[in-house]
Amino acid sequence: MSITVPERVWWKPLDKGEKLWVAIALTWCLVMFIMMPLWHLQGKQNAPSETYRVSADQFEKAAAAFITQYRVGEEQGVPVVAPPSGSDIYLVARMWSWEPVLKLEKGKTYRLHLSSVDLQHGMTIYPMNINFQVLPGYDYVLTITPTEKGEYHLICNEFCGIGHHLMVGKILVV
Ligand SMILES: [Cu+2]
Repeated sequence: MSITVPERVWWKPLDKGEKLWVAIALTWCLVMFIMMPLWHLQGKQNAPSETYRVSADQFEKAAAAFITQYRVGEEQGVPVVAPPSGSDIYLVARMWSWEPVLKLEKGKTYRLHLSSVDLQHGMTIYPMNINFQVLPGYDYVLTITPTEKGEYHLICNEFCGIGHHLMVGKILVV
């Protein structure tokens, strides 16, 4: 068996079926292209635009002050904090824990400051469909309003080392 040389002019005009598929693909590309800016303006699940630069030290200090001020207990060595509604609350991600346990009130709005003090983590609020990247050096301010009572687990979904699977935190909504 030998390799045959391709025809000199190998391209052919598009036939009807091919033209149709190109048209469908192009239309879909344009729809997606338009949806991106549209969703940014209309969508309700956008990442927050309120972000600050912060050092690990600064963030840890602010979180420690917050924890001392509103501490109400402890759960497996992690402080439980019940902040007043409408206040600024802090959540520290580090290898391999979330601190503190936040005790929040249903229907009240909080400004959640989220940052990591070592490397990149990911915050999933289980069983909600929420997933957020947590980066060192940045203070992300998420405006949150819990709508249902219950116990929510925070799970790290960004591989962060040997203890990654143990990185589980908690939010209590009362
Ligand atoms: Cu992690």
